Amino acid sequence: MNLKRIITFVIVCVLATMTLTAKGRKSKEPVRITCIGASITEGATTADPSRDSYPAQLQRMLGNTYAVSNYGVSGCTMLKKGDSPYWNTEAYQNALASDPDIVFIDLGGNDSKAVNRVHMDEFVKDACEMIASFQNLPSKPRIIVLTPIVSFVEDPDGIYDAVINRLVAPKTIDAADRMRVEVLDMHPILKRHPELMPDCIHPNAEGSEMMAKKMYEYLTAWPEKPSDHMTIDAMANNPFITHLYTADPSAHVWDDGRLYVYASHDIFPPRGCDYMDRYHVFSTDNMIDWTDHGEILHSGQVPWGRREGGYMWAPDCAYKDGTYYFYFPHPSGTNTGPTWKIGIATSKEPAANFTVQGYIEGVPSFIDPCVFMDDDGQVYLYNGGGGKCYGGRLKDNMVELDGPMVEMEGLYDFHEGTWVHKYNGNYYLTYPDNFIDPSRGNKQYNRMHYAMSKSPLGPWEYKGIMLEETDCDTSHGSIVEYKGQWYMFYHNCALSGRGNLRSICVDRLYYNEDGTIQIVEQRNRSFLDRY
Ligand code: FUB
Repeated sequence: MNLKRIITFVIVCVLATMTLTAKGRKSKEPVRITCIGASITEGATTADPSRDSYPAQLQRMLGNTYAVSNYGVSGCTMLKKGDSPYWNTEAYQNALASDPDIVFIDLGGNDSKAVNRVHMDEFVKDACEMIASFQNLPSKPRIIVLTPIVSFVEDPDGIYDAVINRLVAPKTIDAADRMRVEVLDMHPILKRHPELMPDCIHPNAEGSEMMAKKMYEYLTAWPEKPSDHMTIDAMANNPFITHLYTADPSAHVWDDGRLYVYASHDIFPPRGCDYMDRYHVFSTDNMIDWTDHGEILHSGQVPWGRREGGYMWAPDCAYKDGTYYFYFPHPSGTNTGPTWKIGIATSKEPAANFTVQGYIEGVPSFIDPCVFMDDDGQVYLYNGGGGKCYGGRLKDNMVELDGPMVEMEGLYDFHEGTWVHKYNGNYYLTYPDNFIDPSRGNKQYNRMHYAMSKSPLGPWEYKGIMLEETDCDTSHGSIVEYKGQWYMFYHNCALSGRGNLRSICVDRLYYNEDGTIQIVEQRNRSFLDRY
């Protein structure tokens, strides 16, 4: 072998055995996760922190390709002027020296105490500095900031949840936003589990496991930072479409791997739902960056539609054998009540070039089509309004009913906006109610309810509310699984404060073990403060 060949051989062997990561770490070395925080991170009140703290449980969940280290110190604050700044601890120095690949920052609960909250104006600055101190390490770690979990303490001078909710959590998110790092919103996860927080502040082993599970699920769903933008649980902020007013989101994942949202459009300046016209489609592949594919249809393109136009209300879309079927409610007459039709437009593309084909004959004159395709390929159509919800089978051609639609049985206080999905062998029918809120001037603020069934056409067993009221009179939503996570799409009026200028939102949806749905935590409910 000549010298050149020997050198080449040695290089190949070295590369084969020592595949280096971008950061120069050997690929076989575990990913180093550094957890900084206070007593909850430390696992202070658990029976055995080395086993029960959330970092310890995260380590077990992730396995030996990760090395999770716990740098939690009881009582510490993010605030430099706090009564016990994390900045002054040896643990902080050790965390900086830990050569981390990923850093979880979990500080802020102690900052909510009366003695510390007087310095709250400095929280964002201090949090940004804390983030920067890790960002500037030679290992250039990925940084994920955690909002503090709920506190059930009743003493308003203590670790007080109203302060966490209204000040610490938003400021934590603000700091992460400025520093373009990720945020995991931990605040909601134990809200309904005071029994897992025996002293009202610290989770027990089971509560810590819930925290670790959320972190584990996030890391496995997003092994790399999903975007250069700041992310909250890897989702754009709510509302996620802000350049125009949108409502009635119908979400679907198509074969190209993207998630598409078909939405109706509230016109500006507002003239009411009667004048709604045109539909837009939005899509994403990471829940953060959304593409507006533009307008796909307006009432002028509906040959059988009412001559005055408008009334392009909540749509849905389905895909079969290379064709996208867009279903939209629209009246054919000036007198809308008896002339609502479920129109169909088709395209070979998910978000462009739709052509109106006609409408489905024999559908009761109601609004809000929902098209659900079961695992066996059978397709179902639903619509409703005026307290009645109907469902029936569609033929294979997707444009004709296969028998009459029948009224769905077992729903409570149905209003409109049907959505049907399937999870673990159960069928779910979700819908807005007719709620009038006595605490908000006896005005309409619809909430969303759900019912379950073993069959797509019921009978349904009513289960309860799964999306509380927003700041809108109407509500309307869809549920979809994307990349292993379940999401609830809905609309609110956060951008406008007006019921006829709505904006589409998305939040995580969680099931309980028995298949029931947990109430969706609405991010950005701060707008409700104005009431
Ligand atoms: O957007 C117009 C109508 O308002 C929808 O069809 C209903 O579901 C409600 O959201």
